Amino acid sequence: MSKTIIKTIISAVLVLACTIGPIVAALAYESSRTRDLTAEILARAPEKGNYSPRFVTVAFGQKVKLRVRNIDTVTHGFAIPALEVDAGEIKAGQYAVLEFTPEKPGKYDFYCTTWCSEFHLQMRGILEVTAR
Ligand SMILES: [Cu+2]
Repeated sequence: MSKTIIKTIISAVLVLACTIGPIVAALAYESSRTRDLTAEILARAPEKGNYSPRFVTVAFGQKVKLRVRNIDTVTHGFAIPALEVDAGEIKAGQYAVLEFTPEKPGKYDFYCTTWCSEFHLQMRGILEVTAR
């Protein structure tokens, strides 16, 4: 093989490593961060999509680990008062991780605790803890 071909192959391998490598690394990092999550809830003002999902089911007797990710341009909150869970303020682009173990089955309201839009009061959902 000529030196030119070898240099071309090495260049191509380096270009691939530099472009695909970071993407693979980012995906691997993201999957390692979400592996033990029970659910991720995206937060947007109601007129932009509301919480998503708005209905989350978890099994009674198991630890719950929720990540609430604010993908909006304004601050939101997240609380499940009946379970004494409150993330406080979650600023735009930030997320909160909440860990708790519900002590009895039932349906628990969660809602935004920060005034975020004129439809703020509609920013809510339900966490259902199912009996085994
Ligand atoms: Cu909100």
